[in-house]
Amino acid sequence: MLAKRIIPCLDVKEGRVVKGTNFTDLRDAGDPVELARKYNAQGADELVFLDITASVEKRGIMLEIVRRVAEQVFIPFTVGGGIRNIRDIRDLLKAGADKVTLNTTAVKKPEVIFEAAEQFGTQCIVAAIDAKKKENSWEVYIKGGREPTGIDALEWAGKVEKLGAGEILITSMDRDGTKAGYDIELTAAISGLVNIPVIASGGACSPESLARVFIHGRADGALAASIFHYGKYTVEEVKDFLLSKHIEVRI
Ligand code: 0VR
Repeated sequence: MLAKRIIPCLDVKEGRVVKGTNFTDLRDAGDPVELARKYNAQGADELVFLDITASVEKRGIMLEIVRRVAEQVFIPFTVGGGIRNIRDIRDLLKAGADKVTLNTTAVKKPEVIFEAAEQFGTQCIVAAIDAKKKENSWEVYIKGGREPTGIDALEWAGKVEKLGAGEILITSMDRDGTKAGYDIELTAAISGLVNIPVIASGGACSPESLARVFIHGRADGALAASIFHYGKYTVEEVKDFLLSKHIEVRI
């Protein structure tokens, strides 16, 4: 089994890291460059940077901050939020991102995933899916959780894999920032369906919650924001716990 990845996430708005609940009620959580440096030093496996309002504000990602964060991190660095086309992807990769993640554009113009995978390689194209429970299924949302699409999350996961995404970042909007634990059912359903790595996101509350999403949700990586930003746990503490449960992680 490949080592499970622990991935702190920087949700950035107007140059600051913010954190909310269910994609709203955003609170300040610090400076992106400082936090990136901290998580790099703590032994995070990767880092995700999301410009969470770029899509709604119809503007490109703040390349300058991406550049400054990339200078501080020596682990794979994924950037997303507001990517509109191949040129945006090229600019981000040039600014120091190792991978890019797309949600709104993937839904509106799926051919961008296909073309980007052809041009830059599947390994750097991450399909982000923001999903919200709807009776017995999950619906895909775009534009930072503002717009429902009527698309079924499981169906969409299969489709992005076929288009050439190298990885899926699945965020449970119901769990985001709630510290109620990951949506195991959603993660397990997606992991069981696709053959590419699945990163679970939304709801991390404790090292146990990460263990659960790895074991029962069959996630390859776990993304977490609140528990790390506000100092509840360090990446090392989480990894020590996982090792004690015989879950393989890189130290
Ligand atoms: P925790 O539940 O605190 O670990 O948060 C994990 C994850 O859900 C968030 O860091 C984040 O990626 C949620 N994303 C977005 C957003 C939050 C607010 C507004 C927009 C977005 O577009 O992804």
